[in-house]
Amino acid sequence: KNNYKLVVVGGGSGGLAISSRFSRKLGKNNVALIDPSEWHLYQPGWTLAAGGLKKPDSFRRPQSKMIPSGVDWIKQKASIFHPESNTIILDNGEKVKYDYLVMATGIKIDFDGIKGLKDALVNDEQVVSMYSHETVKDVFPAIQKFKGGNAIFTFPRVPVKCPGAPQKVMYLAEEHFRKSGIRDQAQVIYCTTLPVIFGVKKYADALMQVVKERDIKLNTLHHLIEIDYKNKIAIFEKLDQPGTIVKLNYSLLHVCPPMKPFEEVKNSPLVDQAGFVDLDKYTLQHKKYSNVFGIGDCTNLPTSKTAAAIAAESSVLTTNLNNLMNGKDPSVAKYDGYSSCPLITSNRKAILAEFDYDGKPLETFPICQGKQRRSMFHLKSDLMPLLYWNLFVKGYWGGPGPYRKMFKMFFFGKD
Ligand code: FAD
Ligand code: UQ1
Repeated sequence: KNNYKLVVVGGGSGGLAISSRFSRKLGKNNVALIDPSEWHLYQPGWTLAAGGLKKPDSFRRPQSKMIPSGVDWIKQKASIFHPESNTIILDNGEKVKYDYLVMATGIKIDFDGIKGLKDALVNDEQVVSMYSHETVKDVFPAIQKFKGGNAIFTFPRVPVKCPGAPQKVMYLAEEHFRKSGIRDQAQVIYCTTLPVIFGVKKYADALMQVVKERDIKLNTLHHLIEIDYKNKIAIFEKLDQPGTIVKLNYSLLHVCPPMKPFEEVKNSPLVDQAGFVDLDKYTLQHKKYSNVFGIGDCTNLPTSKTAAAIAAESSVLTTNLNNLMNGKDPSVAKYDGYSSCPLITSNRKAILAEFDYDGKPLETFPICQGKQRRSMFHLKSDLMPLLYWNLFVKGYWGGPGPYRKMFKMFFFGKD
């Protein structure tokens, strides 16, 4: 079969949620999911694995077990997109046709984007990165082996999925250094390309407090451009002083590589200039091709790229695409940009950042979330994996919006 009512490209967080939802609506053999990968990766687990709190293997499951029954899995890469003729050419040259298309290809971690990174990851056990299933297992052993000197954690140029993650692993490492009695010998440094520690002021203020209390050095506008692992030097460009280079010796270097759209998507007619699927930011419908929608990290929705955002997007997309399929208004549901980032600050505490398109806090719980809390750590560490595997990927979790409204009504008597 090569003609489907709905084709979803990409079987990550967004693609599984959407194909589950529509397979229930459209019935057997009407939905196809195109994805070449053998494994589904629960990437939010990688911060926990990097901090030594959980085993990396618990965060990947065979894709064959994840694809909803009733959905045809096409185990190929989508290579060429012809939205004018509703056709996709697969890697093996075969064609797939669709009435409706949902793009959910995610974002590529570009390990080639920093000179010397790949060599350093192979040849220097103190250069690590939690940004793949293959490399995350090396992070905690490197933290354990660190005995002093500079421990540097980097944040690349945006876009970055889960922009809080590069500092979560740093807080876990710093705590480990304290517990092992070597904190006095260590200089912990966060090097970020941004002018601030976090994009939303309320949480940035809370994190600056953490950084101060824990004696962490914050280097803003530092862009990692090269690693010279033979001399153990990380080389940065100062973004406010073009041409100025800063060289830092490291004893431990955790790298968040830059991220970019996959080539096949970037080369398609579906994207904006930067290579991200070009959507109406409220309805999630494609700006040019009305039978195309998009979800998650591959899109140009101007919010933080997170699974939490995808949960909220998935219910909006489902309403609007289902309406379109049934001849109704496809712009009824509107996405407010909700995104969330549980900022783990230790092995017991986290700050749950939640915000909208305007960078305004949009918090679920009727307590101040700009504080480190034990409850939020358990939400991230224990509740989220359960919610993800049992509800989210099966299309039964549309984000915490309804609970937020309920709490608001209950505690403050208003919507
Ligand atoms: P992905 O889940 O990355 O899936 C994309 C899929 O598309 C892949 O299966 C890939 O094989 C497939 N694909 C790509 N190209 C093609 C093609 N041409 N043809 C067919 N298939 C293709 N989010 C949170 O909400 N909370 C957190 O605490 C959190 N922590 C994170 C920590 C880390 C370290 C990382 C890396 C991410 C974290 N995230 C977190 C972000 C979250 O994991 C992502 O935003 C989310 O998984 C993105 O989902 P997606 O469906 O857009 O893409
Ligand atoms: C969320 O919905 C989600 O996706 C399943 C995450 O990714 C694992 C999250 O990290 C968070 C915080 C949410 C938001 C959920 C609540 C209950 C606030």
